[in-house]
Amino acid sequence: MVKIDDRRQGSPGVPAGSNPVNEAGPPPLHITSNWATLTDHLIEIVDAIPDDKMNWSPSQAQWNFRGTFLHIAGARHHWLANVIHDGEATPDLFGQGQTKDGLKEQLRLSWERLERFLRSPSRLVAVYEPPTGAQEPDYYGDPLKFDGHFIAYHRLVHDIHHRADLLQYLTILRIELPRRRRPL
Ligand code: NI
Repeated sequence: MVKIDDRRQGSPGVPAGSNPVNEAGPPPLHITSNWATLTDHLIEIVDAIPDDKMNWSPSQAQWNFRGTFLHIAGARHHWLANVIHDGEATPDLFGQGQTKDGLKEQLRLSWERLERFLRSPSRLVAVYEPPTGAQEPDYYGDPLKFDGHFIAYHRLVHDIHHRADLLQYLTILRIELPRRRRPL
């Protein structure tokens, strides 16, 4: 269940619990618009992969292109549904992500759901229970501070980590993207 740390609810000079934050205002996590470009980049990567390579991976021990994209979208939904408890429905990723167009749509939808969280000041300062089985010492840092900003950091690292896998796969296949993005 979500636990709200009441000490962190108010802005300076505004009593806690008085809903001082305009949820429709600019994103409190100022990198949200930068982070959005990561999903644009993932979609460019989908477009660059030949249809007959979507199930390719460098070895049997590694996920293929399609599986990696589904994992990126699925991990976003997992944290939003099971840790943040945002109350939104998780789509049928594996059913919808079997075509390149469907996969691109799922990447977009998972980002838009994550973005709604990133643009919610109250949810970013809330404190959450770590996912089941993830309480090992040092896994998420010690002392554990499991608030929305930490989860945002954790999700960003995950997106970047798996994008790096995909870019490495493209390099192995000598597939070039139409343009180089800076900074990666
Ligand atoms: Ni992962």
